[in-house]
Amino acid sequence: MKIIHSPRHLGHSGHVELMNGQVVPAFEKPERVAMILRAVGERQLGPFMDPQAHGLDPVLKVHDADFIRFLSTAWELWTADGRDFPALPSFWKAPGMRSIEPESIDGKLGHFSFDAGCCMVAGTWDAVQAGADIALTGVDLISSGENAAFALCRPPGHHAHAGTMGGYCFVNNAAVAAQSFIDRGAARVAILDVDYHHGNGTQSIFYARPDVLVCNIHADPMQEFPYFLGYADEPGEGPGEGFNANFPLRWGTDYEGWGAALDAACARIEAHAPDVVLVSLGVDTYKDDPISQFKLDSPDYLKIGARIAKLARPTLFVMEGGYAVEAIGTNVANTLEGFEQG
Ligand code: SP5
Ligand code: ZN
Repeated sequence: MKIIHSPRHLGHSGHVELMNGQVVPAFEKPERVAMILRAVGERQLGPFMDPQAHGLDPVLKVHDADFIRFLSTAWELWTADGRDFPALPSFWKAPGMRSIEPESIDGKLGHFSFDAGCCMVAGTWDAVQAGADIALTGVDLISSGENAAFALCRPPGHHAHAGTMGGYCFVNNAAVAAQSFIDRGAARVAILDVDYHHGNGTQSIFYARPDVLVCNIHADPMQEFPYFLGYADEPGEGPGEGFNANFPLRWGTDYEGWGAALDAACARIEAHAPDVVLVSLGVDTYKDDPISQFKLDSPDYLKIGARIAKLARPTLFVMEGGYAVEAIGTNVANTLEGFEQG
């Protein structure tokens, strides 16, 4: 399958995050893409291609205009205050406070984020735009008849809401792609989010809609980030009721438990009869992932790919998380190879 990527992700580097109350180098780092490129190249799963520029209109179909304006100007505002180091949010509104975009960049960073996972540097916005173009180029390929494509987005997207960044995610690449499929005439889309963390942004964006089914398999938010969304009793609302499905699993889950949830999610997707399946592909379910607590092993990703292939739909894979850099390439390549052979 075609693999879309761009070196522009390299601009998003040298940033930090908060882990266990300490400022540490970000786990979501450029080496992740280098390792994936090496593994899929060695296995000849390509060919590789560059993204096409699509502009911001398709991004603005799922994201608020004030949020996108903020992302495009945040670094300029931060450095205008004389700061030449990464911009890390550290103030948030509580219930009872007002939802206002302050003039202050520190206030804006808090207004448009829900954690300290979205540190910005000089090249962040360019990398984010490239990521959206990568996902949209994947939509181009599937729309022109390809059976599958891999959008190697970085930074990831599934935690980003319409107007809020968080969890290493700025623009929701999968949501932008799903909306683009709809705008190009798809009646129904299914998003299968297999990242270790619940895709709160994707769920939120499509929560009241029946055209985009969102299925999430993830660590129980009682135990794990994002903590405040992703429980089993979130079925969708209004016309979207019945079109959101969460499969929270406890820490320590191995492929036996995880694969059973995948089968259940796939049954929901089959019932939706989507024109296209979009896979939010995180491999932070891996047993040695440095921030995660599931127990999947590298050969399990072959089975995941094969099960997704059984859905027998045009399929766009969109890269999300996975932080065990030494294994991320093998695990992504196994998923794609399992799909192609399944
Ligand atoms: C796209 C994606 O995978 N984003 C993940 C963001 C996770 N950020 C918070 C992780 C919190 C992990 N807590 C670990 C505690 C270790 N003692
Ligand atoms: Zn994740």
